[in-house]
Parts: sequence; structure tokens; C-alpha cells
Amino acid sequence: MSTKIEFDIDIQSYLYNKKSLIDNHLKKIFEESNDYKDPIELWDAVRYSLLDGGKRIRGILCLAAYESLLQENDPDLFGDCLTIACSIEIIHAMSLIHDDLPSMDNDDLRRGKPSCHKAFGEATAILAGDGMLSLAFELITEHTKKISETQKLEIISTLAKSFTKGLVPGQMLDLSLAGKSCDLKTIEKISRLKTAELIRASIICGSVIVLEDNPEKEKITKNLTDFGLKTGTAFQIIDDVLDKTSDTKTLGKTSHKDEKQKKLTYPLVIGIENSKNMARELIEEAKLKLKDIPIKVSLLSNLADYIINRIN
Ligand code: GRG
Repeated sequence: MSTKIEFDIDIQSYLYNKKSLIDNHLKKIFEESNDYKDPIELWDAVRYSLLDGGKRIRGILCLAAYESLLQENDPDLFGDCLTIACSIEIIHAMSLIHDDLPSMDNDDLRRGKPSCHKAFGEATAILAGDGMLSLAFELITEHTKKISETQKLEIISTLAKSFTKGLVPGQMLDLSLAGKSCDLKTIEKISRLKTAELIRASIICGSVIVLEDNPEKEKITKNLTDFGLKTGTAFQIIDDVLDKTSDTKTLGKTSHKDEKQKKLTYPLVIGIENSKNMARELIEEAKLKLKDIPIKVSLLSNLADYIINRIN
């Protein structure tokens, strides 16, 4: 087994610093290009939903996977990883815009302010989401400098599959099964698809940047996939618990909404305490997946702990 060199990390500072990097890079993309200005209403809606708020956890996980596997610092490669982390956050923000639409979860509040369709109207919100999905892929192909064409393709394919085999069917089930009777297996499936798949893909995208010639790539990818799915499922469990136990101000979105909409959630099926215990167990199982691969464990481990201890 390889010797593990660990980071000495303060996870709150790490989250703060990486969120700032992602926020600033996203702002720069819109400031520096004239491509995303006309028509102003469309791009205003995109900037409104993207630039102000969000924990940036998926982008941060992408950067953390990259940094945990990296042998030698490379500013150009890090720049590419930052671009990909931004693409992931754009996709995530797009999914939130569509999730909030009246025909979906119908939520008036997101990230502490009126949701996109409330501020800009439904048609603009749909188009803003469409534009963001395209922009995310454009950034990967046009704004990266050092990663190879093969790596770009792998990243694009990883993300695309996380929609077709994850977010989109996950959202479909989430909507169509609301109010129906539910067992643990069904709720596990919905959570894996609508939430854990993008979290897994974020981690895998970060790893693709570093693993190109690594003979252990297959094993590392397998373990990071398991880590991502377990962590992502725990993320959704905590999201369900917070919906029931927290308030609208802390969450920045309407609390106690799952029950009103008869959504299938972990607390509904197994109760709040069992849900919290299940999330804790998943995080412990996830951390074990990091133990027998050549990776610096502490960064991803600490982020996994943050995911179950978060308050919003
Ligand atoms: C991506 C093509 C494509 C379609 C989207 C609408 C839809 C299909 C999927 C909805 C997926 C969804 C909204 C799942 C919930 C995931 C979740 C727990 C979101 C909250 O994430 P946080 O807490 O939010 O990270 P912030 O605001 O911090 O970024």
C-alpha cells in the first residue's frame, strides 16, 4: 500500500477559499466575454441565478478530488480544473432554476431571493436554464488550456451521463411518485439519481484531470464513484432532514415544503433520527472507500463530514 501524505486542513477555510475562487471565476467569465450579453434579459437571468449564492459544494468536490490525487502543482492544470468546477456549478444552478418552475417543484424562493421565474418570468427562466447547460459544455471545450481532447471528452461524457442516467430520470420520479406509497428502496433510487449522480460526476471530473496515465485509474475511479454516490446520498438525506427541521431564512429556500407537496423523503419513510443515522453511516462507508487507493484522504474525508454537519 502507498504511503499517504496528508493535508493539514481547516475545512471551513478550505470551503471559504474554494467558494471564493469559483465565485470570482464565474464573474470573470461574464465580465470578459461579449458572447453572454445579448439579449440582456436572458443573461441577466443567468447571472441572477448563478453569481449570487450557493455553497458551491459540487465545484469544491471537483477541485478537492483533483488536489487529493495531484502529485505536483501545475497552475495551468489547476486553471482547467477551476473551469470545470465552474461548469459543474453552472449545470447545478440550471437544474435549480428548472426545479423551481411552477410545473416542477413550484418554489418562489431560491438562495434567499425570488427564484428565477419569479424574477424574470417562466419563459426566460426556461431559456436561462437551457443557455446555462450549453454554456457549461462550451466552457469545457473552449476555455480549458492544458487537458487533452480525450480528457475533455471523458469529462463531457461523465457529465452528460449524470443527466441522462441521473438528474433527469431522478426529477421525473421525484415528481411522478409524489403522494404515492413509498419504501426505502424507492427513495434511495430517487436520491441517487437526482442528487448523488451529479456529486459523483463532480468528483470523477476532478480525478480525470490527474489520472490520465495512472495505471491504477480503474480502481481509483471505482472507489471514488462509490465515495461520491454514498456522499451524494447522504447529502440528499440531510437536505430532506433540513427541510423538516430548519427554517426558510437559514435554508434560503422554502422550508417544510416536502410534506406539503407530499414528496417522498427519508424522514417520511424512516423518520428524522433514523435518517440522520443513515447519513452518518453512509459517510463512514464513503470514507472507507478512500483508504485503499493512493489518494490524500483528509480533504475529501473532511468534506464528507461537512456534508452531514451542514446547516443549509
Ligand atoms: C441537468 C439536464 C438537466 C436537467 C435538470 C430539474 C432537474 C433536471 C433536476 C432537479 C435536480 C435537483 C434540483 C435535485 C436536488 C439536489 C439538491 C439537494 C439541491 C440543493 O443543492 P445545494 O444545497 O444548493 O448544494 P446550493 O444553493 O448551495 O448550490
